[in-house]
Amino acid sequence: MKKLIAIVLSLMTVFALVACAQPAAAPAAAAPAAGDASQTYAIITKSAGNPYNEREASGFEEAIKAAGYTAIIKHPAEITAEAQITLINELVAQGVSGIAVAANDKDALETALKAAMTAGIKVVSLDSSVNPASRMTHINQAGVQQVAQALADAVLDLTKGEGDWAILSATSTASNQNAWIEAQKEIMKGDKYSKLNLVEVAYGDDEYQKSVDQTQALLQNYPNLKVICAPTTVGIAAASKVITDAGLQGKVIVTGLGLPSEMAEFMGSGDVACPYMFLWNPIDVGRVAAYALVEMVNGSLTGELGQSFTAANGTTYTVTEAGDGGTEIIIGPPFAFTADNIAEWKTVY
Ligand code: RAM
Repeated sequence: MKKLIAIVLSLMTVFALVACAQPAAAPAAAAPAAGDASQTYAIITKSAGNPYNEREASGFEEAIKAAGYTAIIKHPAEITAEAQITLINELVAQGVSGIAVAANDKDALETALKAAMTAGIKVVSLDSSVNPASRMTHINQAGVQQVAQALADAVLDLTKGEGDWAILSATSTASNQNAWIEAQKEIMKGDKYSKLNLVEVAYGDDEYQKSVDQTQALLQNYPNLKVICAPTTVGIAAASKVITDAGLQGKVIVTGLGLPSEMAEFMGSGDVACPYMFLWNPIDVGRVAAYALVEMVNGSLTGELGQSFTAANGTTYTVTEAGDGGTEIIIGPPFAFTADNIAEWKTVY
């Protein structure tokens, strides 16, 4: 018995010594073997309390976990660049392997993200891009031109070709909304849109109540308003609620980019607040960001133009040229949700 206890004790000592010999944390630049749980990948969304951002983060987390790694999800309390910089600095100090960020400002994250890349951390933006110097590539849900064209044609159709319309956006510094709005304005310089009058671009900051207030102000200030186009899931839901509560369905029409689960109650046949709108799968946006970061850490992806890789879902993604001079990976075209398919999609995302 004594002998057995002695053996057990000496084995415990050996295990303890081996455990102590392990480094406390792997250096950030090191690339451990695939499936090594010490690889940690973080996603920073635009802000807390937005179901779109939660879907995006859930796709990221799912793909990172499926690959055997650790996922960190950060939803900043405020929809600001400052809140995101604090989180980036913390993640750099922690020595994570990769960071995906949906930017609240194109340029303001540059110093923090450059410091991350210098420390060997792989960096991509998703959903809302940072400038090319601040990222290795951008994961774009859909082509900017495609989104802008869909929105321009929806405004043309829903106004029946003439009259006042307004945009209800997210924050004034959001690079995704700003890119869509700029491209939409450019498209709408064309002849067929010449009888349309954009009265205002309002900003609800992706906050529900502020978006409600902004919608009410638009209704008050522009009595002939025909269409509100909201390229934000928070804005389109808030505007649709205001129109429905005011009984203005069929008189002021809402369209834009919406989450089916939030918009189903405002869609359908007859006079509804929103006859149709567009989006993509936000869960996929998070997944593809995760795939790209994992490939950057463990494979040869650097985000350079022309590269491609096949992800764990079997899809091959290609790095293409982005409109801002950097590169991006485009996931697919925007999808239209109508009275005919909204019931089918409202439970998906
Ligand atoms: C909001 C966010 C997000 C955008 C969608 C369409 O949830 O602003 O960045 O992609 O709308």
